Amino acid sequence: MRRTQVGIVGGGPAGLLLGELLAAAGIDTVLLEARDRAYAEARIRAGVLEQGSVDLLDQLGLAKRLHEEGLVHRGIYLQFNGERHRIDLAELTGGKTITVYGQQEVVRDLTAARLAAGRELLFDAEVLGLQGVGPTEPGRPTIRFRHHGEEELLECDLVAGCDGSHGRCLSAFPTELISIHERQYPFAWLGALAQVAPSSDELIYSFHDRGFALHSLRSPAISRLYLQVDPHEDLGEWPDQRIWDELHIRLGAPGWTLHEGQILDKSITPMRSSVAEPMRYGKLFLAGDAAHIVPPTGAKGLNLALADVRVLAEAFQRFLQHQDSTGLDRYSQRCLNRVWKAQNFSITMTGLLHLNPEDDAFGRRLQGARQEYIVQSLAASTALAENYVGLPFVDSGADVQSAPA
Ligand code: RFL
Ligand code: PHB
Repeated sequence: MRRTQVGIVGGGPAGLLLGELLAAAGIDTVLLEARDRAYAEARIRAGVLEQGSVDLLDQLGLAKRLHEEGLVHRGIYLQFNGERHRIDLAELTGGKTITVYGQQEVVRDLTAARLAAGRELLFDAEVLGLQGVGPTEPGRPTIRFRHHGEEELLECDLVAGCDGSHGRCLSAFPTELISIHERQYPFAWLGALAQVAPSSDELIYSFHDRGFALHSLRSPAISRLYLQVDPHEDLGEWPDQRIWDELHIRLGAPGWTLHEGQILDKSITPMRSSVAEPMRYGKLFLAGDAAHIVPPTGAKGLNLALADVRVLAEAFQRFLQHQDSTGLDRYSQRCLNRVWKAQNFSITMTGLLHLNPEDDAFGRRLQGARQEYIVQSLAASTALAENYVGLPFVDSGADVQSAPA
């Protein structure tokens, strides 16, 4: 039987960052990741980091490559039927920016830091179940996992469920003690990664009457592109040239050219919202996608995952080093305050920019009015900018403080 202070389930951004935050506080962790390292580091997901996420990685000394290779953006474009408007994020938020840096790069940096420091990170370690996490269960919880085909046990004081939207930890909650709030959307995103220099200096979020499109990027040589498609769409119906043709139509604007290149990867992701409340059951704490999913239009999922573990690391430290359980007791509510605001922003952005096949003419006119208002009103564009760069870490008027020394 292995033993540690905190058992971390899942080696995505949430689990890896939690491990680094706890290590900085002198707390021992074992991280269990179901997939192999190559797979975990190659998954193409998010691309936009809020200022607060960058600052957090900076504080840990983990942002060296991010600063060398990440692209700092001071604005984004919103486009409505061919008319492009710039939202000056920095000007509207007192100088805040976003950084474009692929999630897989964050995962690579955090994985490398953990392994270099000799902290335990087991790949091919799929968690099968949790025992003894309930609030009235005596003793220390154990995590049962399969490592390279052999079943093993990990005993710990606390468990962090950072195992994403298809993880096991959520199922350890008794169903009567958890509420899952969910929304489905009548569309999905087809994402394409292309070997071509970005055609725009900043992200373009475009509404078109054929559907939404997004021009994003990963590096000076790689573009990341998305198209709204039907949730039941077959990727086989989307040969590369069809993707480019549709992007030309939906992103097209006077005097602007979209450059084509080789498509390196393409996939379709259905869009949904989900929030699990509360995020704690006894000694088990959910973080990131394991607890909540937001539609990707607001670029919030990765940032929320990092924000959760910031709060969780502080709570764990107070408990393990100062026998103070107030942080554990407040964890769920503190995170959910932020989660629901991010959910609201992501849903607002999704509604603003997608063609809703279920909308009637009335709904479509309202959407047009919202689109006009957002670029005409300083108050509306400021609200968008403030949410996009990331809300400050505030709850009940108090900033998250570090645990007492
Ligand atoms: P992850 O990244 O899913 O990591 C969970 C890890 O847990 C492992 N796992 C297990 N390990 C052990 N035992 C088990 N039983 C396990 N079950 C699962 C998995 O293998 C995995 O390694 O969750 P985490 O850490 O919470 O991170 C969340 C983010 O990945 C997610 O929110 C973002 O990718 C969402 N997202 C975006 N977020 C942003 O902030 N900005 C963006 O620009 C952005 N764009 C996106 C996105 C997500 C997208 N997709 C594919 C859903 C764009 C897209 C298209
Ligand atoms: C991305 O670059 O993958 C990306 C950017 C902005 C979003 C979603 C995804 O809103």
